[in-house]
Amino acid sequence: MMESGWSKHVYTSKQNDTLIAALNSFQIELPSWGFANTGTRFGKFLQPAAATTTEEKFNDAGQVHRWTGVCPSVALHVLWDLPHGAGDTEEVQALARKNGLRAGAINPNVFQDQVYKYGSLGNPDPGVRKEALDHILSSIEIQRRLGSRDLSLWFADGSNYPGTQNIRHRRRWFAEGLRTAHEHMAAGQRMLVEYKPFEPAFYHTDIADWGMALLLAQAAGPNARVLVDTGHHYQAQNIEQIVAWLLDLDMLGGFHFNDRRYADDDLTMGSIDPYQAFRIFHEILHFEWETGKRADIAYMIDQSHNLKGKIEAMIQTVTTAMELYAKASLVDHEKLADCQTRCALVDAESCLKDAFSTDVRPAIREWAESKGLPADPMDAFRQSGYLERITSERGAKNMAAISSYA
Ligand code: RM4
Ligand code: MN
Ligand code: MN
Repeated sequence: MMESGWSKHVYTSKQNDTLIAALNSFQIELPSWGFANTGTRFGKFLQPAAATTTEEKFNDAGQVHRWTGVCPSVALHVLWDLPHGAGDTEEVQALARKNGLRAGAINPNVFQDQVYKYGSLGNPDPGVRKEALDHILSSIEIQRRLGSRDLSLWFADGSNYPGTQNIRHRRRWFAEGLRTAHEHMAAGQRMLVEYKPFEPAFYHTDIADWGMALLLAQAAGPNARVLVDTGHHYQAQNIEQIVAWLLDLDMLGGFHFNDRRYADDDLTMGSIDPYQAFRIFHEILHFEWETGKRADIAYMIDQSHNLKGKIEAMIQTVTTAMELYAKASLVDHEKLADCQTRCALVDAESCLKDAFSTDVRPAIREWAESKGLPADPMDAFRQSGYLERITSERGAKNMAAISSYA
């Protein structure tokens, strides 16, 4: 038998305050597409409870927010969630409100239509470049009507074989297109430029890394920032160094969190390498401690739950994100700064390791209860009967329908 109290975690009062402050300040945005049936290029396994309409996506996101309390906004993909463009904004606004949510980042889609076979803003055909720009401009109008702050731009543009495209011209077309889009943005709106090294293009991608995204964001205008999708790096890349540089340059706009084992796998955040996400949060929180100001960053999830139940996968992700953020908040910054200055390597590294090893789950449970939230969001969701209800309501329709990307 264990001694009673053996498993009880005891925090110092400073740790307690730090954890509460961190949890009070943490929010993470849900992607509408994370509730839909998605798959790989080899096919999709359909789930009876998946969301196929914008309304269902909002209802499901509302569940995640209801039980976790930290996900008040939903990122939207224009073609998938607002098929009639700006004409859908009133309905979207109402769906968000009904679920206690708001519209988050607006994601234009200039990669899916046939016309984009050879690219969008980087297409050698000026007519296609204009079509892509027009879609982005109408997305900016959607963003304005929904009162959403961020326009989140990811481009599939690139080429598959050496010599087949003029890389320099495409770079210039991108700079021009983004600058024009930026001119149309209202005050207070931001443009986030996402990068990705490969896929779907397998020879060159026009915005392949953070340096390219940074230069294009700087060329676009003062309200453009870089978006870091954690899955969009080569295997050995030091992501937290990129984060630190972008913070120092005031050019870090947001994250798409997910985890990966091989490439852009879109696995659950923290499922493969939780220390990676911890190190990212640590760089941010250390920056905030040092500068005394809050980093203005949008934390978003960008995952594809091909096999896991979608709402459960999302609750699991949010719980993991909170844990890793809370752990990172426990780093003793004064001590770390001193160790860094003295080059006390072992002690400096231990500042991170000690924080990472701390079990913050009891503190999170207590925090949740103090907010009137369930101590165990997954259990609360399972007890609610919501999943059984949507499974029977949506089942038949869903097994016949396919939505979103492959
Ligand atoms: C891309 C990228 C974008 C996301 C699409 C669906 O790989 O991560 O952010 O919108 O996938
Ligand atoms: Mn992404
Ligand atoms: Mn991706």
